[in-house]
Amino acid sequence: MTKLLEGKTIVIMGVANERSIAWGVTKSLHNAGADLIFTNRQERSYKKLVNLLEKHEIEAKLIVSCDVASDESVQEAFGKIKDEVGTIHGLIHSVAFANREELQGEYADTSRDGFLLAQEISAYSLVAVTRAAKELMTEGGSIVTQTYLGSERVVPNYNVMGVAKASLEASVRYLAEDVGKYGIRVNAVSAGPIRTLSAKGVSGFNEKASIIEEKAPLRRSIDQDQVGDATLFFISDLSRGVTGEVLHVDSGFHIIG
Ligand code: NDP
Ligand code: KAL
Repeated sequence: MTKLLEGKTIVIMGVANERSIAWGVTKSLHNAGADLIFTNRQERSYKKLVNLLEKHEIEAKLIVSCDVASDESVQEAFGKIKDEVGTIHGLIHSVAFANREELQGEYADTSRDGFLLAQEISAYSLVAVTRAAKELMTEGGSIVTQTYLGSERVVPNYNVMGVAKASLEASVRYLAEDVGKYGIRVNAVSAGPIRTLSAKGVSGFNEKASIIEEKAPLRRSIDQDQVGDATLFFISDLSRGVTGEVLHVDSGFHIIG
C-alpha cells in the first residue's frame, strides 16, 4: 500500500531540538512517506536538526536558513527551495516569539515594541511564508500552523502571545480564503501545554500542564507525537474538505468551563 504522503514534499519551519513540536511533526510526516525540507533561524538549531536527522535516519531534501523577521530572508529561503527542489505540497509553520519580560505580570504593561515583535514573528510570519510558499504549490497544497488556547481565553502570563495567536488564527481564516482558489488549504492545530525550549523559563507552564491531567476529559498530558499526527491529518488528503479551521489537540481541555 502506498503511504499517505508518498511523493509529497513538505517544508518544516521551527525544529529547535528533539522536544520541538515541529520535530513531532517531522516524525509523523516522515513515517507517512513525505520528502522533507527544513528551515532554521539559529545555527544552534541547525546543528541540533542535523544530529537528529542522522540519529533517526531521515534524509532531508534541503535545509535552508530563514529568519521570519526579514522579508529578504524569507524570499531567499523560498527562492532557494524553488531553485533546488521546485514544487512543494505543504508547509509547517511552527514559529513564535515574544520577549520573556512581556510573558509575566499584566498584559496592560505590554510595550509597543514588545507587542509589535510578538505580532511580527508569531503572526505576520504566517502571512509572509504563505505568500512565498503559494508560488511553489503548483499542484495545490496544505499549510498548517501551531496555536494555543490563550488566543481565545485569558491565560495568566501568556499575555502578548495570546493576542498574537488571536491574530494568527484570524490570519488562518483570511489566508484560507485567499489561497483556496489555488487548491491550497490553511489550518491550525491548537495544542495543549508541551514542555519545549520555548516553554522553558516562562512562568505558569507547570500550572497549566498539571491542570490538563486533572481537568481535561482525557486526563492526560499532550505530547509532540499527538500534535504531529493531527498535523499529518491536515497535510494529507484525509482533510481535503477542511480549511480555515483550528483543531484543538489538548485532551479536550477547551470544552471544560
Ligand atoms: P520550540 O522552542 O521548540 O520552537 C520554537 C521555534 O521558533 C524555534 O525553532 C525557533 O527557531 C523558531 N523561531 C523563533 N523566532 C524565529 C524567527 N525570527 N525566524 C524563524 N524561526 C524562529 O517551541 P515549540 O515547539 O513549543 O513552539 C512551536 C510552536 O508551537 C509555536 O508557535 C508555539 O507558540 C506553539 N505552541 C506551543 C505549545 C507548547 O506548549 N509548547 C502549545 C501550543 C502552541 P530557532 O531555535 O532557530 O531560534
Ligand atoms: C501560559 C503558558 C505558560 C507560558 C507563557 C508564555 C509562553 C509563550 C511562548 C513563547 C513562544 C515563548 C518565547 O518566546 C520564549 C522566548 O522569550 C525565550 N526563549 C528563546 O529564545 C528560545 C531559546 C527559543 C528557541 O524560543 C523561541 N520561541 O524562539 C503557555 C503554555 C501553557 C503553552 C505554551 C508554551 C504555548 C506556546 O505558544 O509556546
